Amino acid sequence: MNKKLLTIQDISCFGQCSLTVALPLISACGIETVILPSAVLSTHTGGFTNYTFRDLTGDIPAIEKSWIGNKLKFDAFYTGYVCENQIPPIQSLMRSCAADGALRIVDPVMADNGKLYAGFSADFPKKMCQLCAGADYILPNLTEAAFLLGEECRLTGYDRPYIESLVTRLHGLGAKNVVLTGVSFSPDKLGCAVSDGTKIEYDFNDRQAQFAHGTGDVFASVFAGALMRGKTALQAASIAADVVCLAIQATPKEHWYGVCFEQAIPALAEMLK
Ligand code: PXL
Repeated sequence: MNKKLLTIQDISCFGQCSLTVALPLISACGIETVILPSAVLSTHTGGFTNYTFRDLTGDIPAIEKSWIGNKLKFDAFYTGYVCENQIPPIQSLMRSCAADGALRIVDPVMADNGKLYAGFSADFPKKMCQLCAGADYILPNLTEAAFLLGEECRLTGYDRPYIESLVTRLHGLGAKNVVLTGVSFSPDKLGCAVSDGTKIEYDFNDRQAQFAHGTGDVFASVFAGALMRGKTALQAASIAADVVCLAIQATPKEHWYGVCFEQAIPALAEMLK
């Protein structure tokens, strides 16, 4: 039977992030992708004004009931941007709709560049810790890692022991594997630390000159898809980072709100052959 992955994150109608990125990319990995929108926004919250926001928390229990009634089970769960009160209903879904050995991949989407995204309360990171506690994989960036651990965020001037201490303490939340993104030990390289709790490995690419929105969602989506295709965590992270770099390179300056990930889909398919 085809493997099915359920991804839970918002639909930002315009903006190239979350579900509008995850669905095409995970599908391009050859994995059947089931979606549960956590919210519907007119645009994402990173740089647009006057966006609409419909929180769909209230719909989750009925969706869960429908899926249980139809005996639907998923081989993997991948969560991204979720709303303040969605952790308990998502945990319930992850229990009631899990196939045997189902993987739980949690991207604790809530912050970047030292700041929580607009709309999240200061309590949200604590709630997100509960989702991370039951995860097989968590994929925080450096800012999210600091928020999860309740400490000051360090984005520059750190060393390997700092990164390795973050990773160890992230495992302490209960996550089996940690993929920490946005790691850099030299100005021209950017990458991630991948840890299974016994060893930490790194993957680095040349740093791209342009800052780009939505790259975390591209990374996590490809990581999830590649993992489902049987890649190791380090291979999946490396493929995901390569796709992010290609997508940034394909993005013109005026396209500031997201990356042109579509251009990287043929290369992604090739990498997974
Ligand atoms: O890409 C992360 C993300 C997802 N969803 C929404 C966002 C953001 C980042 O700003 O606003 C709604």
